[in-house]
Amino acid sequence: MSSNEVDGPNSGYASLLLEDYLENPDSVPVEWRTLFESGHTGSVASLPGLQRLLEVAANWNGHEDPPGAPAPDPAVTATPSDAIDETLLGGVAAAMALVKAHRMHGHLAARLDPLGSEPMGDPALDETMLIPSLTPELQSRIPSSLLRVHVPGPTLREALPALKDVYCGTIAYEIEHLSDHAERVWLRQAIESGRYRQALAPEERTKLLASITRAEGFEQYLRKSFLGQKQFSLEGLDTMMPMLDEAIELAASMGAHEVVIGMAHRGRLNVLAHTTGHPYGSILREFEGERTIDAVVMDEEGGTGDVKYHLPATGTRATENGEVTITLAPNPSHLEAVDPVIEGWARAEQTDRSSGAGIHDPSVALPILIHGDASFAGQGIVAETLNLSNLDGYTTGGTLHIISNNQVGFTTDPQEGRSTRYSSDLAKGFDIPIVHVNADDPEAAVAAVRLALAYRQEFGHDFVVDLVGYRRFGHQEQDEAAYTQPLMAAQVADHPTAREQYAGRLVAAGVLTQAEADAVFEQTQAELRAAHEELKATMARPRPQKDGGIPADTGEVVDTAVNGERLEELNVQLLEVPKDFEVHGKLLKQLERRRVALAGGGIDWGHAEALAYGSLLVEGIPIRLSGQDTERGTFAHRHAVLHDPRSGEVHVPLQHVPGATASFEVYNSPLSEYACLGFEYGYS
Ligand SMILES: Cc1ncc(C[n+]2csc(CCOP(=O)(O)OP(=O)(O)O)c2C)c(N)n1
Repeated sequence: MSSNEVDGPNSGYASLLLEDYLENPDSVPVEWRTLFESGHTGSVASLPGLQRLLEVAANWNGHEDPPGAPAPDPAVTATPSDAIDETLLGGVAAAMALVKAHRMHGHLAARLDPLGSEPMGDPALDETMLIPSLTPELQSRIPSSLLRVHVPGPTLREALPALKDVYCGTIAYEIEHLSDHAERVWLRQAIESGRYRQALAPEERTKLLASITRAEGFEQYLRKSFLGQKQFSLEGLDTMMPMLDEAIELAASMGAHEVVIGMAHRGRLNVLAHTTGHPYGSILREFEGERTIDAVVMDEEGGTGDVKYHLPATGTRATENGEVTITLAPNPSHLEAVDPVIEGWARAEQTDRSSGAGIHDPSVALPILIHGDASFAGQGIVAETLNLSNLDGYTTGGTLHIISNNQVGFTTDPQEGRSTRYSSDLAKGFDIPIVHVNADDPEAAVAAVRLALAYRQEFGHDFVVDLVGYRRFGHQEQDEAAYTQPLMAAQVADHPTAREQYAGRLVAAGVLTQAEADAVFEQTQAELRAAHEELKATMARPRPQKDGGIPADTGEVVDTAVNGERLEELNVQLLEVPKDFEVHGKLLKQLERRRVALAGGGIDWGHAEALAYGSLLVEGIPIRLSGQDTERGTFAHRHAVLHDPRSGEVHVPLQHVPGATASFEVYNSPLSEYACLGFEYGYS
């Protein structure tokens, strides 16, 4: 193989091979490898930055220190030479491949499973497998600045452990699939610099411990007090609670006054109690209700008829940046059906509907969706909902998705439940960054949320945190996990809880004493006991029964008539277009007929609809139309959005009705029924 064969007509093919070589030197034939390591061809030199590498490598061989480099170690520094150092050049290429491999495949070696299963790893992550092998000596000669890494360390030798720590620890990243270069660069910088993973202050650590302690204490109390009653406990994923705390706090700091949460059964009672602030007494009443029918009859709040792990709640939380309203939407049994509802709900919170097309400000409300690992991979509505995320009419400026991944779906193992490696893999197709985190490392989980919210603020897109934990008990409290997952159940039985582990770490670090850690647990038990006693005392007292249920309607008669003059006026207004706007010739004829139809008769459906909408807008009633081909109308009757045939510009007459005090939103939806219906239900 000569350089002549590479330069000239074959250069495109050679460049592709060179890319492969940088990824994995073993993946190209040996003659090409030899050639690349020689560094003599135009192709090698034309690779971005490689020419510069040659120069810097040559200079650094004794002539020039890289920025921030320590004094050279005589044992490992190369002898000065003006010739190209081929070993060094090959080493730099291998180092680049190594960095790329960590960014792309580091997650395969990350320690994500609290139960300690061995990560599969990847040979591309092994510095000794590269050619040339990246020995410590060679690593010491490769300046980190050439590799464009953001971890500390002047040379690869110091940077590599930090890189492994970042990409293969208890948190792992999948960001290289993003198609936006700016996002990838931002994320790499944020991740490798540790900007969102700074060590927590002692008081933050104590707060974090308190949050997982309350989560565990609450569920233990319920289990002991109501043996065998279903609660769909969170245990094994307790870290989700401080993640939600952090998300709410950060959302508030970024201008949100609403956080809207959608989730299924798993850990829902904990979220009700500790995230929305639903009183313990109220939740305990639901449990007592299951024990005694009297409690239901006596229920001051009236029964919803639904099970307790589907109940909604709204609460407020004081944050450092003001009060935030937190809503946990009611949930049907049908898994993930709530996803688009939350998106619509959040979008409504984010929209000012006082005029024109409405003004959308995503910073004011944060949607959070908590998914089960089996459901995220299995339910089609998840894909439909993700497909809404970047559409003009449906975006919410980024949803925080948390997969509460207990590594089992009811009794189905992941390898039976999905064809992908991760539960989260669907999100890759939507250009969504994914962070996997070991649920036994609460600080890493909080860091994942910090990154997620910073990314949302920067780019306005969704973010997935796959929280990898386990299920301490069966699917619910009447189940026996050992029937179907016997090995896992045995492992879990011996596994200390996240609280026990984290308390141990904080005690060892001198942040607090074991007695102080235990006291937080005791305090939760005492609060629950007190709430329970109080409830029992009120339940013993007879209370007057409430009469009636929810009325079927208000009984009000709504006057929908609009006077003739108003309609004449609207009719003219709706046919107005801006001065330089041209309406398609054929359509113009149809619309012009509307000018005379009011007086002469022959009002068609689309005409009547436009007048009705216009009259509502001046009465201050906002309108949102969405669905497949809604703008034109599937049967070409509506034409709510006009397109200028010369420029393609659009004009929506209903957004320009003089005197209107409400917005008119109109959007073509994707070809989805389920998600779009859910979205509009949530919006309304
Ligand atoms: C659409 C739908 N299919 C099936 C069920 C029955 N079901 C309830 S929970 C569950 C397992 C869910 O597993 P996962 O999503 O991993 O959540 P986990 O319970 O493990 O937290 C199933 C199959 C349901 N409620 N909804």
